Amino acid sequence: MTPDDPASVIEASFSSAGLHSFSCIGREGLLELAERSEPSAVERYGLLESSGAVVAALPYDPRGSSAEPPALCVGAFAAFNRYAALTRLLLGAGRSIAGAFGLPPKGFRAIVNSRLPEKTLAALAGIGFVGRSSLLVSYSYGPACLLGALLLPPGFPDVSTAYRSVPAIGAKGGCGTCRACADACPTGAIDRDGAGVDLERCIQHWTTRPGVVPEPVRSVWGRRLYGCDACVAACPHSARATASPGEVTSPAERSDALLLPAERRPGRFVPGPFIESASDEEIRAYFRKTALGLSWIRPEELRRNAILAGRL
Ligand code: B12
Ligand code: SF4
Ligand code: SF4
Repeated sequence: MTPDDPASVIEASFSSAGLHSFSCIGREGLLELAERSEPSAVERYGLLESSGAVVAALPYDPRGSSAEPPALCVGAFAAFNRYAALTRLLLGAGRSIAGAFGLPPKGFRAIVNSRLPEKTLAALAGIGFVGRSSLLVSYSYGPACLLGALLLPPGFPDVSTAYRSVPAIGAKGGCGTCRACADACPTGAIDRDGAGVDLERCIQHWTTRPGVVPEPVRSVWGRRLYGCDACVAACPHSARATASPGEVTSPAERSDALLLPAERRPGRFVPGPFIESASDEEIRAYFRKTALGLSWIRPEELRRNAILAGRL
């Protein structure tokens, strides 16, 4: 492995970080992404200066989303702080690549839950296709994965031809006649003919949106506090994240093993009565440094969700 062979360096660095599903995109691909992104986000992440990116998928197990009262359920993707973990793993891979090339590590930037359209980035990189659920159905784990990318610094060798072994499938093309996500969606938010997701009817959209939750969404709210796993869990391709043919553990289990103890909060279930009666500051403190601690997830809406679940 020498810096003359960037593909091997990237492969070794991502594999040793525990990221086994990744795909490279070159400068041309990033220019296409820039055209599909908000100009302020393009500038913020230095997209036009980057020489490429490595997109990675971090699998999780989307099953087991029902909670018994008085517990409330947190969506599988957010039960652990996988965003923080993925950022940490990407930056670790970046440090390793930087070391091999004698470059400063700060030139490698991680983008996870950023202001760039990450599903579009992942589709352009060829790691999967955008499915009927509007999620990125990765070839490795179906939609049961979070997405992130490591931006490569200016001057880094061209990676556009590396890891392009998976075929690029056009919009919706990969779903064929399957409608499982649309059938499983409790509110019918997913269009059966592939026209996308009606956000006004999406439960997850309403978990953070202020105001009165509309009746068609409210009536099927269940014990949810944040997150709705139904469309991810229903996708037949998600089974790849949880299957372990010939192996002791599944990809989702192995990816969970990469998480630090501090990243394993708040867990799938949280105490409903506490959230219902807690102050804003108490709710903020409870979810600090978790995937529910993001600035745009307000205590008001989490309390409203808990009260709504408690009344059903
Ligand atoms: C806002 C947001 C939401 C909103 C709106 C989602 C929506 N469907 O529009 C809400 C709150 C509803 C939501 C819900 C969920 N989200 Co969300 N969300 C985001 C966020 C922050 C931005 C997405 C966005 O609006 N982008 C702007 C629009 C314009 O772009 P877009 O959504 O990417 O859509 C474009 C592509 O689909 C593209 N496209 C379509 N077909 C094709 C084909 C090709 C070839 C190409 C190149 C492009 C392309 O065209 C669209 C328009 O430009 C992203 C993180 C990010 N920065 O991308 C996470 C993200 C999409 N969410 C994620 C997750 C996990 C979820 C949930 C599963 C969480 C849950 N369990 O409750 C649900 C799923 C609901 C659903 N069926 O979509 C993951 C999805 C991972 C994956 N495998 O796809 C992301 C990527 C976060 C991450 N870093 O992992 N989310
Ligand atoms: S997150 Fe839930 S409500 Fe939203 S589209 Fe998926 S299944 Fe439907
Ligand atoms: S459940 Fe079926 S239709 Fe929905 S994204 Fe997965 S493959 Fe496509």
